[in-house]
Amino acid sequence: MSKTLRIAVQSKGRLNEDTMHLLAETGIRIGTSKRTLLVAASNFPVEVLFLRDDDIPGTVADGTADIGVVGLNELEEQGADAEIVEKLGFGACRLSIAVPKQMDYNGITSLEGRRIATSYPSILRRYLQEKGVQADIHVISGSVEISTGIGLADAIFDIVSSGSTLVSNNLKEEDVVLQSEAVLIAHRKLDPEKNAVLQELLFRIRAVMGAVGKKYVLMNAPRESLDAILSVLPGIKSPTVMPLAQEDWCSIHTVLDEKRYWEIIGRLKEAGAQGILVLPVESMVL
Ligand code: PRT
Ligand code: ZN
Repeated sequence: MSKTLRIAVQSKGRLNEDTMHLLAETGIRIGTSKRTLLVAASNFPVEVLFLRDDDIPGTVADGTADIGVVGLNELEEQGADAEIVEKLGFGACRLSIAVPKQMDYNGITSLEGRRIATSYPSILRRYLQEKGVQADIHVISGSVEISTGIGLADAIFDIVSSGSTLVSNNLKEEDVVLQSEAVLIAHRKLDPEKNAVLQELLFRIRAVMGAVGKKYVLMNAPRESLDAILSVLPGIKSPTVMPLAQEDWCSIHTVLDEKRYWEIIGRLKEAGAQGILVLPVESMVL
């Protein structure tokens, strides 16, 4: 019996859905009935501890949870001692300095002696120190973007994703200080049995992430078109080619990047491919 790995997940908020979706894609079944604080998986030795994202870095650092999923911004802000084992590719955002549109901004030195509102004082303090700028940091826990409008601050330092919140508050994004995304973090001293469970989980997560944006493509073609078709295909290694019952025809299978899909499909048809079938890829182990 392996030991149960406890994973801290945001109970509600922006990271919850993507994290639970990722776990589901790795084949781990977690009951979604009444959301209790701690839920065990039925077919894999993990249990999910639902917490506010603010509590995740500390919980993993002290070993109450073995691993966790949290924004890099939150981890950096708290300076919690946990190991980043994987970047997960969702929850992308950045921590940026933003100032009122009409302000004449010429770099961070423009904020010397000014007031900056933020929920991320540690990261901001570090940045200002690095740049040798003295400013007055106002810590507020929410609605940072309205601070300049109500005269609380001259600038803000906050999370930006699409940028529309800044625009609607008459602000412009200036220095990007941190690029963030959700990360999988682990307790520094996991015991070997738990670490073995983590490695199996990581193997599955990487397989799922490796398949993101990939399509499995099958097509039929006369053998004489094969060279032309193969020259169009950027397969993982080389495409699979199989004979068909109909003489001088073959079936070609490969994996394509979704981004290049439309460009390549047209060229495959021109090269003589027929009956092109495109299927989703759920996981890919390289
Ligand atoms: O309740 P709990 O404490 O768990 O949640 P929370 O309210 O502290 O966090 P939550 O759920 O809002 O965000 C969790 C994590 O999602 C953050 O720590 C980031 O890592 C990540 N993330 C990704 C974001 C955004 N994108 C984002 N856009 N977090 C917040 N925002 C905010 C941003 O501050 C802005 O005010 O969303 C607003 C809209 O952004 P724009 O630029 O798209 O307009
Ligand atoms: Zn939070």
